[in-house]
Amino acid sequence: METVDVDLTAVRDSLRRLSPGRPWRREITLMVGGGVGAGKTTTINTLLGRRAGAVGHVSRGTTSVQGHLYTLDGWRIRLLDMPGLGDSKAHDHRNRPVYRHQASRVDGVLLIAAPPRPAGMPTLRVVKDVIRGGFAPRRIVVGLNRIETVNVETGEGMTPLRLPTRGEPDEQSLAVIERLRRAVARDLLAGVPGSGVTVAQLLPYDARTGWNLGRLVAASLDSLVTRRKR
Ligand SMILES: Nc1nc2c(ncn2[C@@H]2O[C@H](COP(=O)(O)OP(=O)(O)OP(=O)(O)O)[C@@H](O)[C@H]2O)c(=O)[nH]1
Ligand SMILES: [Mg+2]
Repeated sequence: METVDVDLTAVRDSLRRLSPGRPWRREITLMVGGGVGAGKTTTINTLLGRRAGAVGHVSRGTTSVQGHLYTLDGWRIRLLDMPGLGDSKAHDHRNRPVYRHQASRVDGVLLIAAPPRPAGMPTLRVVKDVIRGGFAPRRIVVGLNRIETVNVETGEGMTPLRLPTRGEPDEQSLAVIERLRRAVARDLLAGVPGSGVTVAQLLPYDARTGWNLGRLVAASLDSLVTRRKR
């Protein structure tokens, strides 16, 4: 697996905000959930810089909860790679209670969503189960992954959005990404009325190139501030 340099500046800033002195003694647990194939495992692998979990290219990748320990500056963050929802009734019947159970005990929830329907049924199910598990929906952080698969209408027809392999996308792409972000926020709120999900909870990123991945992890850590525990 190709390793990429993930910019960890924002992650370090968030960790310092959680505790300016020494790292927490206990592990921080983050659920990484979402629809099947959204890129949960790829996200974790890129962050860890190794193939920690099996990626599903044409079929299911993760079939049961896998915990992976991510360490940084003495901090220990347990990433729970969840099986994706939405590939079959039988699998969802088994996995939805797992989401509810994990939601009742994790520190943070990182929900990975991807086009063409980032706020489709699998994503909505995760939001609903996480709420049922007792996790406050306003604390969910949504990572919008695989945005390169979004088609952009240009004068010449439809072309997929291009992300550079390094650095920031150009202004035009950023404008498209921002529209996408707002549309997904609207759909999420409409799909789970009363959840209070806002656009500020959504962050576009790319699991393969690592673009914005540091900021996504940082946002997940910032969501913990409201319920500080050592
Ligand atoms: N282009 C692109 N492809 C991605 C990205 N993230 C994931 N993929 C691809 O999407 C497919 C599914 O990725 P996984 O990481 O297995 O997704 P998952 O959410 O863990 O899937 P399940 O465990 O089966 O629910 C793989 O073919 C990945 O290579 C991304 O950021 N960009
Ligand atoms: Mg997986």
